[in-house]
Amino acid sequence: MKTLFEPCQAGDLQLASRIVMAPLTRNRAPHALANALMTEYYAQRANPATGAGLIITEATAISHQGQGYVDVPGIWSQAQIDAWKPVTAAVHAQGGKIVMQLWHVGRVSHHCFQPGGQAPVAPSALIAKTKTVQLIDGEPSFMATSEPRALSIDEIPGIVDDYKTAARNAIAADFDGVEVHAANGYLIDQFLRTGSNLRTDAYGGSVEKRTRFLKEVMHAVCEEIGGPKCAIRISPVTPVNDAADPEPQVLFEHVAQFLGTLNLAYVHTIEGATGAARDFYQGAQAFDYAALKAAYVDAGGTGAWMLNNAYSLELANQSLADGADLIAFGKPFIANPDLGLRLNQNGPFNEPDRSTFYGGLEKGYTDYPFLSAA
Ligand code: 8OZ
Repeated sequence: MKTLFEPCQAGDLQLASRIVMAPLTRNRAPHALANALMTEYYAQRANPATGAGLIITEATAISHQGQGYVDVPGIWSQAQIDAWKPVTAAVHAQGGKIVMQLWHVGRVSHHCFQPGGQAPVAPSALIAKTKTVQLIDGEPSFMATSEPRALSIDEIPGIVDDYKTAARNAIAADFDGVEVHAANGYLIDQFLRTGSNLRTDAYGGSVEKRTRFLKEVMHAVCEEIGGPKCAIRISPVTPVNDAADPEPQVLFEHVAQFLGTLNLAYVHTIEGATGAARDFYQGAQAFDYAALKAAYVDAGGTGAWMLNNAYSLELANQSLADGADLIAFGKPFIANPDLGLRLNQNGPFNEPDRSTFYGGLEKGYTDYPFLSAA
């Protein structure tokens, strides 16, 4: 029987456990640069004996245009590469592994975060009914997104190229790989779903066409750094950030079939509504996650199968028994730097403080107690 506390090979990633720290936006990277406080936070969670077998970074912008929130990090400049190096060095010094999550927010942005204060870009000029985070008088505050402009077809290759450069930069900063963020209603997900993609060109309409952008991005990053160092995160039914599609099963089985051809390290799926109900679904019937995995495996996919959303130890064991390889924990890792140890002995667990999730300094970030000191 599989357990969380045993090694797992995911492409080129040799992981000491099946426990993964999910990507978590924390808004503590002023000027889009990683820093010493972030280094301490990741290092606290990096030892696989007590923390995570794999850390996925907070979502990291591939370009200035890909930014939508205050104080989130980037990976498009040499200064950003250099700023991430102490983070990867600290994680590796603990014997841990870390991949970078590559992010373009698309329409989930405000013009104040965009180059020249311009409109955010999207597949179509449709406002996302969602909020972004800005600092107002130094305090994090939720703010409506701006009306986006539709990307012209000849701008798309440049964005694909930004993903490719970002993947190369992540490897230059000593990351063990990258996870492309195709979930939660951001740019790639906006192309996938009919609720945000009304295009009539090669990037909109049929499932084949709506998945074209995702395919181009994945081909580009795999070509740049090798499939076994690449991964992807998807959220087939999540409604977050106004993501909507009436036929997610057909859409995401097509995506999974494509991913099965890439020789990826892993595929990371958020079940249900991100950060909320696991049994939430869009479309006519409950989403069939087993069919999603079967589509991937039948297409030749051999990468690890990672699942996420509101996992307890019991649920994780159940999913491993049902065929999952890796389980990603989000909020539990915010409050428990030694979550691996705590899972291993079935608690106790610190509770996360929501008021410190987005923005701030040490409080609610690096000051959660370890078990030995609890
Ligand atoms: C919470 C706040 C801001 C961004 C995601 C990157 O949902 C995020 C995010 C989450 O994937």
